[in-house]
Amino acid sequence: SGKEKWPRGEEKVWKEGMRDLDTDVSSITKSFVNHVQTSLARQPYNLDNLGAYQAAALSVRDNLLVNWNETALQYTRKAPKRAYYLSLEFLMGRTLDNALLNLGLKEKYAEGVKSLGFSMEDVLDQERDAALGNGGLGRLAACYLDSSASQELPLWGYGLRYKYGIFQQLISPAGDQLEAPDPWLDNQNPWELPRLDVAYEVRFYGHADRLNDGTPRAVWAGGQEVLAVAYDVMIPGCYTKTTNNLRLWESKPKRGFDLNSFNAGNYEGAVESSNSAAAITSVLYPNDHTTFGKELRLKQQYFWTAASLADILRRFKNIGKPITEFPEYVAIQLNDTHPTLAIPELMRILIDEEDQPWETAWKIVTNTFFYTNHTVLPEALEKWPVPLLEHVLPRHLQIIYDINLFFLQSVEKKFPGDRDRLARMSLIEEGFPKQVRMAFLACIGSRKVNGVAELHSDLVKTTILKDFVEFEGVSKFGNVTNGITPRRWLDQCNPELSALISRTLKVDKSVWLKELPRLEELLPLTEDAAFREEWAAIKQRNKERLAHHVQTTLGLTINTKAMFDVQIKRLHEYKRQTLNILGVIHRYLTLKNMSAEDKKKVNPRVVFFAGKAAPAYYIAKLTIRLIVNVARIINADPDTKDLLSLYFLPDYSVSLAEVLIPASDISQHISTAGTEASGTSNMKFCLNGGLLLGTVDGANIEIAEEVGESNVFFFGHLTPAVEDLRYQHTYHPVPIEEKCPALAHVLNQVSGGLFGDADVYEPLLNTIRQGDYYLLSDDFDSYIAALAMVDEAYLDQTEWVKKSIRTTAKMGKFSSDRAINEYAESYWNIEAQRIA
Ligand code: F58
Repeated sequence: SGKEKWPRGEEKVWKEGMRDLDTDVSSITKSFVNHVQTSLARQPYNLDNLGAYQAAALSVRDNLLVNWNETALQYTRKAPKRAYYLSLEFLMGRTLDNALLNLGLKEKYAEGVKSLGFSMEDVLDQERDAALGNGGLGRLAACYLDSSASQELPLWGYGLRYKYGIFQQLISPAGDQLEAPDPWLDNQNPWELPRLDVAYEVRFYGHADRLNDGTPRAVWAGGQEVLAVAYDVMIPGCYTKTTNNLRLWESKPKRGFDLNSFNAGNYEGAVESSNSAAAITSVLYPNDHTTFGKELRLKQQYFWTAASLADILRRFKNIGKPITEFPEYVAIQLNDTHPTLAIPELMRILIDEEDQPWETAWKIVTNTFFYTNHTVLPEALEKWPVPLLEHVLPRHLQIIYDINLFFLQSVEKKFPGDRDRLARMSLIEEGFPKQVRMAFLACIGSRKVNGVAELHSDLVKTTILKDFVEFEGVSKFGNVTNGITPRRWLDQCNPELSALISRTLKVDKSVWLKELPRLEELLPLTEDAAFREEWAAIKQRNKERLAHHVQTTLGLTINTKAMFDVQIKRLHEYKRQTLNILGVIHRYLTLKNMSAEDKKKVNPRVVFFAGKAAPAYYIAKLTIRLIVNVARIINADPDTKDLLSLYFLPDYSVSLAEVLIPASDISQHISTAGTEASGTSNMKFCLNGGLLLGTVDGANIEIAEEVGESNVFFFGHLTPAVEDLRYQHTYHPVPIEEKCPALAHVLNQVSGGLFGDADVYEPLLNTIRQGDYYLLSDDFDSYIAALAMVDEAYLDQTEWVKKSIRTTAKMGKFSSDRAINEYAESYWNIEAQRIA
């Protein structure tokens, strides 16, 4: 009768056959050699580093699988409430090193691999990054997976298995960004388990006909059906058996190809539908903070939410509870508005397939979903054209219209006759075409809404969702300040610092890495000269490690005696890399005019940039070009090159960040106030003892609250001033020459061709001369003053190192463990499960 006994046959025989965890070097080498021989079908004598990486990965994977199976089994048996993190992006980076550290097996594997003739470092270096994300939002999702497993929380991620991740960035000799595809799966991916048995059909197009039988039901039929196939990625917790799952969907044609066309000799036609099915998960959209409006993007979003919901629902049904109890077993987190179609999709399932009344369905939905907003930039708020939705998802559009109707009726009841309010709050924005406002849909369809840092969460409540706060009450709107995992962003990327901390605290890292506020115990050591020396020596070796990396990959020699000043993030006008490069030019011009005597007092500085620009973002690409060409000139200028040099490191990635971050003395987080929702790299730098130069924005504010304002370098106008300043720019513009002569001088040098291409940069410079939406001319003078304060502070190395230690010591709050526990307790209501 369907249900079979487990295990089949004799339990004893099964148990004897089960693989144990590797705990000693000899079982590790044995499993490594076995994989070389069988899984890889290779001979020991010609095994290269890539083969060694693959064998090591397969062997580690076996260990993860033991824990992963046990975790899944216990979740199934105990049926606790589970949380699901729906994110279109998971920026995982490399896995092997992280898995070894979380398992506590790194030393033993290193020893085993060495005895077989390989170096662990070379082996680790073979792995390609899993780069299924653009930036902060995708990396946050990866940190949250690490933390949920480490905190033993029953959480799964759901995303898409893009065949191509974020593009590879090449920089032409002229300084132009070129994009190349990222075929990250070409060498096989040992970290994924194809689950060809876990597959769902997903429909697009067709027609939706209401039954009009007194129920809200409709039938959606016709159109195209594609298959979603699951690939599972194991997510090991740190020093725990808990190993969670990230399920990524791949699209496939429902049938291989169309036999009728094939038989009629129409071979292209025969594979057309199979190509269009495969296209859905072929590539990650590389845009950042702009909307797409593209049919394929909409299909990605629906394909992923439909498959994920079907999977979640099937798992819930196995528990055997009535559907009305769904929210007691399931919490679904919407990472930004990208998965918002899950709201009408769950309504569709409950109404059309489960035959639930509208009110019951809506109650289930609004108790299941939670929505995190990651930006208040207007151009980044998702809207889908009504005609496109009607074409691709006709039933969902009907449901959205119904949700809107009931919603506006309740608004009208609370604010009778307030027509402006109804227009402002409608899910449908009037216009040609009409558009569905996804943030509003996510908001009203969710139990709670949150921003990602205090300032940002306040801005969400007072700007984009103000009307909704007035209508639904403020308690629905909260804040969860972002966090980062200290496993990857300290233990893995900065092993020497991690070891120093363990030695000093006299606590094993398995403890403090999961109780990060314990770093505070470092504070008294600021007064210990020997400790400071060790601290500084580690920073110095990390700088040399970075210099070595740049030497071997780019052939450039870097002055490791200089201060390392780093800005690494997506290129965007609001993040103001332009302010930084104009500041560099200002410094260069100042140095050029200095006497030899004065130059002796100047501390040398090396400025690093890295980051990708969206392929169609012209101004961001021009900024890269300017940086590269300024570097070309100043790095070759004998007058100044010992005191100032500049590098744009191509193809920024998680792995490159792991080398750059521990090497930084100062990092820049200089967005226009109120524009950067949180930022997370700011936390990573500070955790590694780098000081912060930034604006009063996002999580910079909370970092300063923790480490103390005297340990950060703040500058620039505050958020409340921004609106007024923009108004001034528009209605009472003052020429830059008058307002900020220092900036005008720098702009004129660029226009004058000091860095070549006199005309090329005009469109970029004009964004500042005209309108200056991101307020560079308002903040330039205070920025230059802040840079001078950094110089000044760096001269007193003792005090600088104290600031560095204090900074690390006070970063406990920014562990993603703290953040994930806030979600678990105050949002999802899920509990830790000990896996025995
Ligand atoms: C980022 N958003 C925020 N979006 O900009 C950053 O301040 C914050 O720290 C981070 O989220 C985590 O909360 C972000 O990275 C994207 O990359 C989207 C990708 C898809 C299209 C829209 C932007």
